[in-house]
Amino acid sequence: MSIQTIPTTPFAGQRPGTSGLRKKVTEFLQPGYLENFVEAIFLTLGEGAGRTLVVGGDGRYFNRGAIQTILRMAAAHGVQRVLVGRGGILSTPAVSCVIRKHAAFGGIVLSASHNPGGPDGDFGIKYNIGNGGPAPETLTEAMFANTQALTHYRISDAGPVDLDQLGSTQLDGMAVEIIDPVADYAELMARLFDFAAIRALFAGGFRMRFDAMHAVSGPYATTILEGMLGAPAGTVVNGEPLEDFGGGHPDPNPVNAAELIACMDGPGAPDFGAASDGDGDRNMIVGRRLAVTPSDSLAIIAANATVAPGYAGGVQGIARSMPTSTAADRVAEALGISCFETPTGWKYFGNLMDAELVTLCGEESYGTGSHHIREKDGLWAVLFWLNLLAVRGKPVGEIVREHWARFGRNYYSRHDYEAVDAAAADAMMAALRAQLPALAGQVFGSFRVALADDFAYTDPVDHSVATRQGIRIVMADGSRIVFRLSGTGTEGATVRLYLERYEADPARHDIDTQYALSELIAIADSVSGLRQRTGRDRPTVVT
Ligand code: G16
Repeated sequence: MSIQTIPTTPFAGQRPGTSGLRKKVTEFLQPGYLENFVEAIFLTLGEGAGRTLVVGGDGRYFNRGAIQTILRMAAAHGVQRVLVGRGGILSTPAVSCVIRKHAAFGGIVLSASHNPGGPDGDFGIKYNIGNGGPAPETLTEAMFANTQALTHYRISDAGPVDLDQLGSTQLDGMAVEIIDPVADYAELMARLFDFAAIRALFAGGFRMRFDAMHAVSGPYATTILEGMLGAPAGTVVNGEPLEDFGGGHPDPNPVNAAELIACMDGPGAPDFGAASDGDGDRNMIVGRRLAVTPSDSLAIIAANATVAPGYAGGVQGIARSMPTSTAADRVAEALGISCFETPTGWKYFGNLMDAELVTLCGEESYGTGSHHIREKDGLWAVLFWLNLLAVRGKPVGEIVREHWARFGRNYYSRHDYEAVDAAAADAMMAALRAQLPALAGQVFGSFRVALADDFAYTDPVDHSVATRQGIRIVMADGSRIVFRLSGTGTEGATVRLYLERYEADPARHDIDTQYALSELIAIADSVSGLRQRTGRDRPTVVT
């Protein structure tokens, strides 16, 4: 076997976005496209001799082929050992867990997360560092710079490796270990949560439905919920990972997981419902006739953290992304702990967790997690809720209402305008930026603007600065309108409009969310010209 040096030329546009490089499969299948990006990763990292790398993905179309290429390139770059999930499968949280447990120097995650899969869908690749979290921007920018200067890549002509056989094998002098994708992760979950209490809950007749959306969390949920916790067979639905996610959109929100919502709204609904996304890092929590917003879920987890053995010592601090509602801030205040506001992207939480400033993190985009790993973790959130339900012995709806009664309710919604003309979206953001200085102090209907800015963040640990992270219009009563362009879309631009309104009075906690936010929605449109500029009369998705 030998190492080949293959001449190549740079591809434009290989800059990682919010979470790695995500493109259409057709773009990834161009000769040299994946190889170039992987070469840039290895060039950025330096030689890997003597080190362990973790590789796995969400099982989408091209997962296996991409892994074979990465293994051959790892061998050519002196990596000593690679841990690969059997069948090429590792959820994003499992990659983070395995990197940390086996003290690997990093990992490569193959996923476009919640984006659709299949030959016409999306593919993605992301590098995670030794703490188990997504590479920070300094590293991804260095990788991007390397993609733009490539003249060749190096690859072994050995292989392929049998990805389905557990155990150790060699590839051109590099050890490849095919590991059980679930074992390390399940062992960690059993340490964090009161499995005995959850087992007793299921044994007492409690019923749940976990919709894995034909994505990666199926095997994890089946092993843990139905295997270790004794939930009845059939608790996990759509549990088999498919290359195209069964044609669905594995994004756990009430729109894409409509089947679960219908089940939880209907007669004979189970006690608890949950769903997760393509790579298993997102979650949606559902009670009977009630989908819990991700922002509320973070706040409720924070307020009740000590029910779980892994958090019995309390919470050091909380972090949320800027567009996430301020519900968690109220809990932090009550607990006397800090609440950090970061830009969108789980990568911004890593430093805060490493510095032990925060225990819990969450995002409006159905992401919740803790310092147990450095990625958001879908099944972790579901297990936390199960632990909470087992300890409190109350239904989801009652827990949520009691939380609102104590802390107030943050009505919250996100309106997505997907695949709009990128130039029109950029022009809208530029026009908003230009208006910012004049907005503060203006009165719109019953709201007065207290602050209007383009969010910037200085990392309190390494002092790195991120600018232009979203337009915030904050009203005097704390209500907010936020505009951002998505960093994970693969078609045109996606405009995200986030809306939040606080209501302290429990007598007013049962208003329809869109109705409660209607005045803010109208203000957002008049300030930005969103509908007119995008040529759309309504959002593509409302969550
Ligand atoms: C990624 C990031 C999240 C972010 C989300 C949405 O999630 O890890 O931090 O909130 O994208 O980002 P955007 O609003 O830029 O589309 P995932 O689950 O897609 O990896």
